Amino acid sequence: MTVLTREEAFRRAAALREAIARHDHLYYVLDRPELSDEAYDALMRELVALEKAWPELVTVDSPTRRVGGAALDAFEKVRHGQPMLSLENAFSQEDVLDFLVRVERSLGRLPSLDCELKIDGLAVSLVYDEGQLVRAATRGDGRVGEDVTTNVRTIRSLPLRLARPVRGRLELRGEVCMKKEDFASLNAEREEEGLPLFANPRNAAAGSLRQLDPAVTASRKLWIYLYQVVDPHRHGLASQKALLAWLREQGFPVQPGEVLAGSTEEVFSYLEQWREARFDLPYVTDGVVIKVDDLALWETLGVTAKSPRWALAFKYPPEEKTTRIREIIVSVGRTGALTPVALLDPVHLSGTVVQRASLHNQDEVERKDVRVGDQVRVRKAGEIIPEILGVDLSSRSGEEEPFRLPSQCPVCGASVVRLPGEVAVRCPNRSCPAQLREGLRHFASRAGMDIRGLGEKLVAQLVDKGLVAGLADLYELDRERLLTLERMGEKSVSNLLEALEGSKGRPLARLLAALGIRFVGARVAELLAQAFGSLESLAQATEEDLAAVEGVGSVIAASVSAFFRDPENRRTLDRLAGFGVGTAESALQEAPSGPRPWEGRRIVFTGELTRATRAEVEERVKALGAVPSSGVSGKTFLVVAGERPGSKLDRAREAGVDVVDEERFWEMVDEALRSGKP
Ligand code: 1X8
Repeated sequence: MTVLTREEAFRRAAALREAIARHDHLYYVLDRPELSDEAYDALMRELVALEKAWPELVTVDSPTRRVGGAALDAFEKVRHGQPMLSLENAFSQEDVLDFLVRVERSLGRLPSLDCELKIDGLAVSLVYDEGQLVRAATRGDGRVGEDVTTNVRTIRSLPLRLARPVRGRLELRGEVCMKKEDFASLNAEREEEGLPLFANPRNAAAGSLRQLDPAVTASRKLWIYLYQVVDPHRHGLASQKALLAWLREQGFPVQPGEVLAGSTEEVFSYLEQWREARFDLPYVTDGVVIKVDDLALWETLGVTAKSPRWALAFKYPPEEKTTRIREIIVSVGRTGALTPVALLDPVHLSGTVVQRASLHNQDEVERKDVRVGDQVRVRKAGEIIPEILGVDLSSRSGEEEPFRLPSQCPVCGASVVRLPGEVAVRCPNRSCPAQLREGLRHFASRAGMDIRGLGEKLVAQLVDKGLVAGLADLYELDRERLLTLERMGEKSVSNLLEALEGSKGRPLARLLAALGIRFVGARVAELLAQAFGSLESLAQATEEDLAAVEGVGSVIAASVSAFFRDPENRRTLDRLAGFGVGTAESALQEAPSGPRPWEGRRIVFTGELTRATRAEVEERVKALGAVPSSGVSGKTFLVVAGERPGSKLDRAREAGVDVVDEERFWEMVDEALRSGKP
């Protein structure tokens, strides 16, 4: 290792900070990454190492300080310099027309109007001083909010420093939100862990921002979009349109899609244009904000006690439909929990066709008094998770059948148990094929061991045919046996064996997360890997050692300790180690980035994918250089249609864009990886 002088270290650290900020901007704001995850991690690790060797060169805006400092006891109160007003709401075209007529009357003409999508998140105020982020606060009651600076700093898309520093103080406003996919994964994880679910992404974002421990906030993947500059004249900004452009130049995330409307018709056409299309966006939008574009007119129009007279929030009606429950089935999850799932008459809802909704547990079935044959009201929580709101009792015929979870596991027949304090009923049989299947899928998932080709159908075959009865059996699969399976030709078998071989070198944190230890997700796995360094020292750690790790509480410590004390788990780990799994030198040896054969190509996904989550697929195509996009246009390279695709499919056909199914998509990914060419 070369030894740097202090001055060299200083210069190198500054260059690294700048490079990381640039790549954060490319990745999070422009959605156009230029580096592989591994190359990015290498930059970050080099900076961490330098700052460790020379603590005096740490700066407040260093990307290593995004999560810094200990948990708080409470949030400080912050008084806003200018009150954070709420907008007047409109629920119909008439309401919008009233607003436009009022503006026209006050000004003598209808001015240009800026139409932007309204994000369903929570408003925050950000203060930059001499170009550095110094304070972030929630709206609170509009006059006094809470200081959430340490938490807001963990939002990776938010620059900690302006691209072109502004002298003195700059106050900005925007909306913090959570993407629909991240909300769905968070709730799925919480359901597995028996924690209460968040009702929608807004609640999840608010709950995450109001965490006293910034490490928890950092694990939640929040996003922010800015839309307002306080005192815009000071920065030479004369219109909302110019203001948004300025924010973008300063490196801030600003939602795309704003349009200047010159007439009532153009405003209405914007509302229509987004009515359905908004469901294809990655975050929830509940309406459109209409603002007078000319900022000088804001002064003329003024504000009422509650809201400005120069803006209006149009809200789309909530999406709710009535449909019928055909059947209630029972699904068995990775932890053995039995979940009742309602199968519905298909119904179009928030952009897709819905035909199943989780009923979560027996208590929920009884609380809602849901019966087979019932007419029920459904919606999608956060535009993504179908949920049953309630039963239409007036349409009951008396033929409806009440539902009870079985007392035996529907998959393996074991008598189920309900642990004290838990709502979930569980199958206690750890060899239950359902648990095994889900455990294997979790193990092979992108966030886990990333074993390409080991999808749902193959896992089911391996378990059903008795070829795999535990995680370690995966590494004993041979060509001959794999060739006997359906849809497994020479090529797929070779690919799978190669992927299994490749997975042996995954870093410890990935292996830990993949094992499916209760309460050990990606974040806790990372903490444990850092603290213990190897599987052996982790296996030897006492519950006390574990609980001493910052961010690991007593519940997690007990769960991890129990996992490693269990003889069957130890056997599995020994066997895995025997195959060379999880024994790689360190977490630092991920493969270098490969060629990027899909550089700059736009790929759009629609419908449900079965072999990986949306986030995993997006990461995969980004690694090939492609840009996952939400809208279909002539520039789109490819549309991938999963199950029950949405309106994007029609638009792809109109635009003459190639459409492939999931199967073909993965073949293309493999071909691209192998040939280095599309
Ligand atoms: C609230 C919001 C605004 C915008 C988007 N989403 C919101 N939730 C926007 O202007 N694009 S403006 C706003 C407010 O002023 N209260």
